[in-house]
Amino acid sequence: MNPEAILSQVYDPQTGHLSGGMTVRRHLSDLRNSFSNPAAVDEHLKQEDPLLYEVVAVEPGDADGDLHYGLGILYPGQIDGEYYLTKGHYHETREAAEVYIGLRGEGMMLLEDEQSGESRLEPLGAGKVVYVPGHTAHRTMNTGSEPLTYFGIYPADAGHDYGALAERNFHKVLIEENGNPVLRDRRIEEQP
Ligand code: S6P
Ligand code: ZN
Repeated sequence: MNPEAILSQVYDPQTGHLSGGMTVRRHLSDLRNSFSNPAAVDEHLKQEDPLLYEVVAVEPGDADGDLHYGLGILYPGQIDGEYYLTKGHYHETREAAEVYIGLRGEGMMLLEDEQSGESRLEPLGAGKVVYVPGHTAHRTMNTGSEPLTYFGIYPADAGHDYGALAERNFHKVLIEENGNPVLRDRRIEEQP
């Protein structure tokens, strides 16, 4: 544990503001290949490049046994019926698990087991907590009309591996059909 570490922070579940920490912001242009319809993303980008989510990460130490945590704010919206989403990742240390605690809004987590490839959808929002086991890719989607804010708490040595999913993406896609979220198989479009 870093002796300089600030052990107590202030957060606001409504705005997703967290004092201290490092902020990462992802815009639509950063998520182009995360959506199932990149052409629809390109069309949207002609008008604007909205902020999709922000994460403030607090890393008090990097020793064995230390924890890191982050407060995420995922804004509401859709691209061609697909809800705004995070990139999603495995942990570099594959066995590292994570706990997500929903603070505000309505959303879902898509979990994908690395070995079996099986998908699970778990609600995440105010009053919901989701345990993400190790060896599991995880992505968050905002299915509501207000910002989705949540804490993620994970081992300090977890790390983030975006590479595998950047190449093949998740097997499933969460889209809105008749006002409801529906999980569908991803259609692999043939490249011209
Ligand atoms: C970190 C944790 C979250 C995500 C956040 C953004 O282990 O799972 O704080 O970083 O939800 O997602 P992503 O996939 O862009 O890191
Ligand atoms: Zn994670």
